[in-house]
Amino acid sequence: MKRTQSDELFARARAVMPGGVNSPVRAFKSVGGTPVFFAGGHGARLTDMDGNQYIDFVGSWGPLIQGYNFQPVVEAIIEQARLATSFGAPCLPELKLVEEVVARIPSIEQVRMVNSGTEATLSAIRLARGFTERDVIVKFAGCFHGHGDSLLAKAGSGVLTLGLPDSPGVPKALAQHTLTVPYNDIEAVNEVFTRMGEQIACVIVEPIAGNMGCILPELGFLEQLRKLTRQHGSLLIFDEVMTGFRVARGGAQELYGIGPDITTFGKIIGAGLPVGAYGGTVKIMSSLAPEGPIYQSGTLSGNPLAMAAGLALLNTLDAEFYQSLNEKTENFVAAVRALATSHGIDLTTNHTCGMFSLFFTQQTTINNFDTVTQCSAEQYRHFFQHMLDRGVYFAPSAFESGFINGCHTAEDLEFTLQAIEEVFRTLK
Ligand code: KE4
Repeated sequence: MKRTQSDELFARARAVMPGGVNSPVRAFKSVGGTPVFFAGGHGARLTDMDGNQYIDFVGSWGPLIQGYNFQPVVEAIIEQARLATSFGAPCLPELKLVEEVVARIPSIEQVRMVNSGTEATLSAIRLARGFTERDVIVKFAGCFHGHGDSLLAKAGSGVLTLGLPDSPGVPKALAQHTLTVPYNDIEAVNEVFTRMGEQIACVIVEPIAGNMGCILPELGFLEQLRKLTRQHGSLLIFDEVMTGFRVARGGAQELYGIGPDITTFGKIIGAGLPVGAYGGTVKIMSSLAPEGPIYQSGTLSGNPLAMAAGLALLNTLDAEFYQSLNEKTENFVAAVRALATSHGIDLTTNHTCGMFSLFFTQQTTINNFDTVTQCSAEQYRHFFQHMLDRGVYFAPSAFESGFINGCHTAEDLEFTLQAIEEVFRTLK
């Protein structure tokens, strides 16, 4: 498949943008080759600048759960754009979207809108630290919460040793307050709380991890986090930037029946426009300025254009939608597994409603970052490139999740499975 325009445009982009992109994962570093410049899309199909068509399983990394050129969202944006794109003042669209989030999620009484998932998580961390008057936070290896300084920290030599910066520019003095433990490792969490519980402001977790591939919480993991944080006066933050309104009408917390103290959102809540949000009880959220002393602000927070888009999308995501999406995901992943078995490909899959990952490995269980790193990145690279050339666009990284969306038709999935079978034949 020729992508001359993408090649030429990427060369131009590299001259004026670091790495030619506005976010690192888009640069195809881990899969090789030149990133595709897309021109537009409709439903589950993207068209690149050379006119090539692709069935898309990235969906802008999750927001486009109803696909491209989805009319209810397009019309809401056009209608609002004619009135105003932003006021920097209260407006009805922000109030309506917040009321919709509160109505869907029992653990949330109040919401603060921001402009990205990163802004939501870094604000939630500051809120938890200010509310508890503690500095230490706990996160999990392989979970990604955006690029806030406190969250770009990695484990020290042991789970109880002080965190280390995971990027230049993050002060050591800050990183040391971040403890990183293995996902699904209840014993490690017990040990951290036994030794430091009274110093811990919060635990932040992707209730279903999506940033090391799709990894599901094992039985009792989330429940133990809820129990320990409550026992020690720490706050539990569910980072639902990816799972929020993706895996269920009320997010992962609805699936697992666990109410965190703070929830963060992004992606779907903005329908592809820049929106993040965080919410919790009045008791916690009222600590935020102007009501309380904990400061956070944003010129474009709650802007009517993004709010109108987000609400228009959420209004189409009812219980029936998720039931159908879950069935579609299950059937698709089962079909891929059957193809791998019939072609002797070592493949393990994880999935939940609307999200899945294909791990090229002989391991039968992929449940944390260590098991993910033992999967074959080379086979994923081969798979990605050969699927791309067959007109199917998967995530350009083995450490991301794939997304099945409402817009994927039976024909789209049948075409994809045929392409996968051809590629599996070349993989052995
Ligand atoms: P943003 O700042 O990218 O809107 O959100 C950060 C974030 C926070 N929490 C979770 C669970 C997330 O998945 C993300 C962002 N996800 C990545 C890819 N999985 C965004 C893609 C990118 O980095 O370009």
